[in-house]
Amino acid sequence: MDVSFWNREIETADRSSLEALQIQRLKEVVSYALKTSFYQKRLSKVGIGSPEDIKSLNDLKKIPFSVKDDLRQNYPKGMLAVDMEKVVRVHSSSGTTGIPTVIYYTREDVGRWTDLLSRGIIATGATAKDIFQNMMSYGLFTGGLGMHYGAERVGMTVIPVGGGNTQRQLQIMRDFRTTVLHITPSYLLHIHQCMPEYNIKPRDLFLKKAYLGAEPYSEPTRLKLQELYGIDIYNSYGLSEMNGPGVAFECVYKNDLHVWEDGYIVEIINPTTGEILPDGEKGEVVLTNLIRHALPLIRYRTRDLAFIHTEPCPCGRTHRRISRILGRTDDMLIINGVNVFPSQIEEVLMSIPEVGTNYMIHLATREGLDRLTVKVELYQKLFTGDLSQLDSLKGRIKDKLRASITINAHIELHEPGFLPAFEGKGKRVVDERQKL
Ligand code: DLL
Repeated sequence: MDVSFWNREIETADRSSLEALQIQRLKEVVSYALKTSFYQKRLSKVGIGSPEDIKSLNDLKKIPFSVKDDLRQNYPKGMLAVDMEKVVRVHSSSGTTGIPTVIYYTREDVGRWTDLLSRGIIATGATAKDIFQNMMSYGLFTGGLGMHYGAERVGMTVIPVGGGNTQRQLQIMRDFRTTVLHITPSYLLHIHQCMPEYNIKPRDLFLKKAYLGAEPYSEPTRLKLQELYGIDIYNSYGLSEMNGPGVAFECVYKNDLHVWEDGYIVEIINPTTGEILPDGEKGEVVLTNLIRHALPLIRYRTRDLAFIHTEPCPCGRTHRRISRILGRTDDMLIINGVNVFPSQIEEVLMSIPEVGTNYMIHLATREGLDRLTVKVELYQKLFTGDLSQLDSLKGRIKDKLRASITINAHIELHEPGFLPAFEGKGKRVVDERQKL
């Protein structure tokens, strides 16, 4: 396998050099954090009044976790650590509470972030010769602009089309001979379904790779998309609080994601007790941003669930890998007392060949009990009028789901195009249960 590096020295650095760099950068971040009253209070409580109080990485463990609510409560500028004059970029994400979280970047912050994105791109084997179609939305969302800068720095030809308008997307892919896509899994699934309408087939295109992220997806979804399009798909993870995409990226081996550890310190904790878990154990991902000074964020609880791999990667990078995101602490559904992650349902569905590219999970209350309905679109060719075939497929989906989540789901089979389509992050769970 051909392995290329953006910055070989850092990407293959031994643990002690990597940790030395982490400590140096952590001190820098702490010096900026201490400029905010939020962190002054928080750090002084644990005896950190100056960056020199950080002697080793163990000192990080003294610092309490931060959460999304800290950002909201300090909206809009309470956690800003530099003069507004120094800020060159603002991103923001809206949440269910209505108060957005705002992230600020200095010019140097954007530069360091961009570098990690370029690193991820090169790790997948892409080069300056590639034509990069950026189908993540531009604007306050970090997916568009963030990756745009990384791809430009690599020297790729960047087409900044953003999300939506499938016909135009396909036309651009064909006419500009796009080779690399940046897109959400939901949108890539949807586009395949639209191709017959525009009379375009994957083999009419020149695609080689796609970077998929911004929402969870399972390995069967990756395999399905790789087969449908005949391309290699790489997982890309990030969140706006940690700059955006570029926290972790898959390399050519596609065996989970290298966290760029000179940019982020990763810990996995038990989400209930806060205890730090050893490598290999699944828990909540906690990240410390080592490269952003405008808005320092130390030990941020992401709510994403994953584990750290213990085996080194054959690519030679020393930066540890995390598993794909296995769920979120806040997306777990409790269905008649059983804990279910939407990702478990997705994994089952996408491993059944007849299941098409779209599905929805619906919850309702019936006679005091939770009722789970899984709505699934099939490929058009299956609607040939043979009802017994559809009935047996329904039974097979039901059985496989029961084996995985121990719940009897109602299965609805639909023709392609019946369910809502997603051009960005998908919203596949509709919970209409009566609250007690
Ligand atoms: O989604 C940043 C991003 C853009 C990442 C483009 C990758 C590609 P937010 O809108 O703040 O930022 O959402 C962050 O999305 O905490 C995860 O729950 C989820 N997420 C992001 N990437 C992945 C992934 C961007 N590869 C939240 N797999 C995160 C699973 C992901 N979930």
